[in-house]
Amino acid sequence: MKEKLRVGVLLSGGPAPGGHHVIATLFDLLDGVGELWGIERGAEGLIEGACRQLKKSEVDHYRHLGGFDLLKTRRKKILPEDIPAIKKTIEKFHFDALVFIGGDDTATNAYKLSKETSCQIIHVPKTIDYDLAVPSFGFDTACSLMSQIIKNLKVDALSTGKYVHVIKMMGRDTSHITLECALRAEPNLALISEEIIADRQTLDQVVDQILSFLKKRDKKYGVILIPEGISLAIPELAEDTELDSHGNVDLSGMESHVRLFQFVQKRAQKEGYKVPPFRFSSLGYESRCQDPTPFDLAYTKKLGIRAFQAILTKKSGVMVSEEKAHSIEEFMVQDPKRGHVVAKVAVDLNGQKFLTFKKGQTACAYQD
Ligand code: FBP
Repeated sequence: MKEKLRVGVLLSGGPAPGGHHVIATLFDLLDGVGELWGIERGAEGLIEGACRQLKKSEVDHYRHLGGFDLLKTRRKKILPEDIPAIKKTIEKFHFDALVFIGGDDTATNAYKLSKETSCQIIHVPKTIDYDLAVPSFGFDTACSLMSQIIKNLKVDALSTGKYVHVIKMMGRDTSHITLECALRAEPNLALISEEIIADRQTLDQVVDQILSFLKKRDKKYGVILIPEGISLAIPELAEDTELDSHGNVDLSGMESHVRLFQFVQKRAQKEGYKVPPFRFSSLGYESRCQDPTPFDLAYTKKLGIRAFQAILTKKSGVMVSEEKAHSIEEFMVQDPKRGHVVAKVAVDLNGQKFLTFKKGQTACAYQD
């Protein structure tokens, strides 16, 4: 082994609270035994060789802050033609290990690169979506802020008595965020895309469900959560958007919640029922850059320590959890559209969380 380790770190995908704290933890642990280099703009910087040795002053400034602005982040799939440039960067900067902080697409990048280089490739699970097999950091903070905003909107609705707030919730294909916020903030209604898919519900059936809820609730105000993944469950709600380099649909750019309620309104009109005025909003971007909660600070410290241990024990192609380093190989699946990728984990409809949510649903729907 060289006298001093040289580790590169990058942030990738959407920001998640605690990313800076993973970097600060690695920086602290490497003090005296190595150097930490920041790679700018995720895989883009790795390809371009945009790397700088991190200074204590900047790390200290950012360590407890949300956002990914210390290094910036991008969504970039590593293609076979990018490998020579990445190898050049690894050689030029003499990296012994690279730490990829990101979600499922970043883990796929990390896995593929680990097959091409002897430089150790370690992945730290990040995403507010919470859709990895290993718990990701950032979810707790994002859900705390979103739940607070939902609670505020409930109070707004109750105070003024004139709007039903319809909120589209981030989370991509999965509804973990919607479910968690439904448990924490108790909106009057929350849809879960996984349930819609499992029950093979059609647009008409979902419209029926919402309309019956509004009629039975019989109030001009309330709060409803719609997961952004609903447009994957109900194709009529989707819009044509560009795919990102990993093949992801731009669910956050779609007004699926607005479209859904246009259908509700139309049906109500046909039935001669007057729906309450709706107010539409979305939650996600503001929450994924919130300063981390104590939970996420503690968790990112543990993940940083695990990443450091993985480097010392010469692991590569691994995703760290609180307990250990897992081979990314065990999470790889063949996706019909996106190829050989790290699997996304959906809400478990037989799990305790979902069952608790279902039990409490009626009480939340009709009481304030
Ligand atoms: P990651 O999977 O990269 O963590 O992204 C999370 C997320 O916030 C999703 O919930 C959302 O659909 C997406 O990013 C929006 O990303 P963009 O920044 O490309 O609009």
